[in-house]
Amino acid sequence: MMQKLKLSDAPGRQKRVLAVHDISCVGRCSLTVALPVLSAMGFETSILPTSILSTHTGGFEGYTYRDLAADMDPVVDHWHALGLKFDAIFTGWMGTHRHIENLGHLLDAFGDGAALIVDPVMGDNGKLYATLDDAYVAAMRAYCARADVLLPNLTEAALLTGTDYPFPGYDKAWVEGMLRRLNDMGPGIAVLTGVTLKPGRIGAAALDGRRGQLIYFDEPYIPGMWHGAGDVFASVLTGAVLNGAPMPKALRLAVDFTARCIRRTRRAATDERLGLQFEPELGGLMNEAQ
Ligand code: PXL
Repeated sequence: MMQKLKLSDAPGRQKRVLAVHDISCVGRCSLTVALPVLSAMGFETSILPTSILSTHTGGFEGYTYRDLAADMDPVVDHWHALGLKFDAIFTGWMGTHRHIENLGHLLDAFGDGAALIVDPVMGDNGKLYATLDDAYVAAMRAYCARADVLLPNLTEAALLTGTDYPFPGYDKAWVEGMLRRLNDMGPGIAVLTGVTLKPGRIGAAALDGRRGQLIYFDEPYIPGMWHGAGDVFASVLTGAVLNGAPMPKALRLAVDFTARCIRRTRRAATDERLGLQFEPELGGLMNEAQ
């Protein structure tokens, strides 16, 4: 007989979050971002790796890929038998539609009482990532209906809603309309990342479907390919939501932190494929997140 975990329900207990992403061993994205960021923000952070790659797929050639989809259900079953519970589940890049389908089993076991934060990682600059296909988009669309907070960039929002990518431009009304369509898919809160409403600025817009109020924060735009920036943003936002921060505060924290990391990375002029230099900024985040 397996001994169940003793879980505290004391007020002020440490919250537990599950991060479900790939492990890209080099390149600071997905789990190598989510785990340190959420730990720094004070949460007990468990991980469910969906695959292991030598690097992420953005700009690297010849990367290795080990699919862990077949391990996902048995891992979930073991945790379920232990009586584990999560306060939040944060999911990101998945290798194939099979991984997304496995998330259904995870939610059946742990979805009750857990806030589901979904970054529907699928593409950028109007294009689906090269390794993904239509079955992936369809599975992601169905899965996103279960999210409490959905965090697409403009490309992912267009793919999810079957809308054209807004090239060359869009305005506030388009952003608001898109956020409403995302809310209508199911998530209470939709957040659109990489939004420019004024020349030379970039940020994120959010709509809480229950309050109907558009929130927008931006920072000066810094040109470049900022690999992993979406994961940094989504991880901080997940932490802020777990801390019970109201959406304006959560969004401002995530936009500010991501911008700070991008500025630091630009100053350091490292190979952009290595991702953002977020580590030296974690101390500040620890203080701000409380
Ligand atoms: O940062 C998103 C991401 C995560 N994991 C892998 C990726 C990407 C983006 O390209 O390739 C493997």
